[in-house]
Amino acid sequence: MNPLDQARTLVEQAQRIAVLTGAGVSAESGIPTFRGPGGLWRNYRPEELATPEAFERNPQLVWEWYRWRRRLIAAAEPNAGHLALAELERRTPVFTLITQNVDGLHGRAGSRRILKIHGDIWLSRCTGCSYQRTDRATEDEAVPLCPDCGAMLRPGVVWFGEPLPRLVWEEAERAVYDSQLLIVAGTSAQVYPAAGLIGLARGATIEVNLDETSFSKAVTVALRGGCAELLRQLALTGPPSG
Ligand code: BV8
Ligand code: ZN
Repeated sequence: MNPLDQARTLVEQAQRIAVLTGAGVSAESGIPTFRGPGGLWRNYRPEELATPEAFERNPQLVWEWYRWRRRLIAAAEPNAGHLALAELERRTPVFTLITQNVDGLHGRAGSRRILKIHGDIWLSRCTGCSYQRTDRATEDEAVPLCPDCGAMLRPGVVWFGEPLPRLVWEEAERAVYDSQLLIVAGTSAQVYPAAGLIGLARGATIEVNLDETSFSKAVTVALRGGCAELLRQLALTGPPSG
């Protein structure tokens, strides 16, 4: 049986599915990935900008990067991969989508049970108190200040060196641990602890990626190709093709 039919059989049989997505799922919506070509911005690497130290040193520059990304995301549409995952959720009794992406495209595609383990780019939250708001501002302007306490607002994402939101993380671990099938799509599996979720899976695992990753040899089925088409194929119902 070819890998795609093998993967589709695993999806058909699973009652409890967990999915882990990374930037590769949004690539076909025109959002640059972190480590692929085009992921750079003004010759900075994300690891240099997505840190508390960078924000401390130059909040204006960090905000310019996030507003540039917000503009890109606002102009982007969910792709067939996002839509396929929303469709699969509707058909699976127990389904959890765990995403490292902060772009919100899974929600716009209709996914419901989403664990945003690296936060949400559309959230702005205060560095001095618990104030936070959904912020549609995409134009470059001064660093936004908190209306309650006057401190600087920051993007509501998890930066390198920062802990992941505890409750969301614990739910993600449990969803993977309880799953019969884990689908890992569009992630280079280099960022921890997110990548550590893959090793928690006790059932079958399917990887969807253009390239090899360090987990490709360990998964049950490695599907090599674009997330949009492969996830669409995985979500199709009915007998395996051919
Ligand atoms: C933590 C939100 C501890 C922000 C992100 C040294 C110093 C400091 C920290 C560390 C260190 N060494 C290790 C660490 C830990 C660090 C880490 O793992 N670093 C890596 C780089 C080695 N992790 C952390 O810092 C985490 N926190 O450890 O805290 C702690 C604990 C308690 C108390 C205090 C502290 C926090 C990590 C979260 C960072 N935030 N994002 C923002 O978005 O601006 S991470 C960022 O990378 C994104 O979330 C992104 O999703 C994530 C992972 O990248 P990918 O999604 O995998 O994207 P990538 O480009 O890498 O890969 C794309 C893949 O898709 C590729 O495989 C490609 O082949 C494929 N692809 C592309 N196109 C397609 C495709 N596949 C299919 N179809 C396509 N069309
Ligand atoms: Zn405040």
